[in-house]
Amino acid sequence: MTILPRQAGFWGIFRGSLKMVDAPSAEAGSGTKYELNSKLSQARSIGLGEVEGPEDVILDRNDNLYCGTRHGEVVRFFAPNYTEWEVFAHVGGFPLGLAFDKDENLISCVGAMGLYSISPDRKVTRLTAETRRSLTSIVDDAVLRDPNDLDIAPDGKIYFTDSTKRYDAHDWTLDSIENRGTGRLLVYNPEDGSTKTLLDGYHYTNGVTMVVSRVWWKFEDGVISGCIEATQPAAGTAKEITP
Ligand SMILES: [Ca+2]
Repeated sequence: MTILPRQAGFWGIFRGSLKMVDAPSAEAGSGTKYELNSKLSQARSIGLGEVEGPEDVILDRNDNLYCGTRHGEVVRFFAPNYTEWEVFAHVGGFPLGLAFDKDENLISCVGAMGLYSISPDRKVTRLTAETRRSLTSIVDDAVLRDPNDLDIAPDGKIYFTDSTKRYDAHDWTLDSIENRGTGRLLVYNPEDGSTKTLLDGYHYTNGVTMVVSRVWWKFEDGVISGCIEATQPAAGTAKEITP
């Protein structure tokens, strides 16, 4: 029996019925995209030992580099050397995914808090912290517990993931152990301030990226890795494209 990633729960794993694909070779010269090479041997670390827990990074138009920290800050490293840095804004929570909108506001998924915007003059604004509660839920599934990553569509709508409906961001490992699949993909519309759930029931939804030319979306099923191609996300349709 083949268990799709979205369906594979604890029992599926322990019964040994989860069908795993063969791992691609990492041997040098194997020709796979995972083959061993030394391209990163010359890479230089930025902020190593200085900032804790950077999850996402992004460059502004002046090539300055931004990241979040476990202490609730968004930090800016200055181009071109990235050795000097400052706290750009103190948000709280745990800023994770980052993206600039067309007005150069820095939008961030903040773990345990919601979706936030930081203006160029550093004003922090909460965009949303909840979506509509589903009719059949016993627990309150409206609150955003673990907003994780985002991308912004050309029309300004912000698509983002909320990794779990059951645990707060700092307890994300419990969600991984429980593995019930309560992650979702949501969209925030800045025109009317609404937040809607588009796709639901995935395992620890993590990264999300917009493929601009095709207006399709992909995001990870983070625990049992895979990718979802969310075609026509407004209609709530998706298909699994990798096991
Ligand atoms: Ca993430």
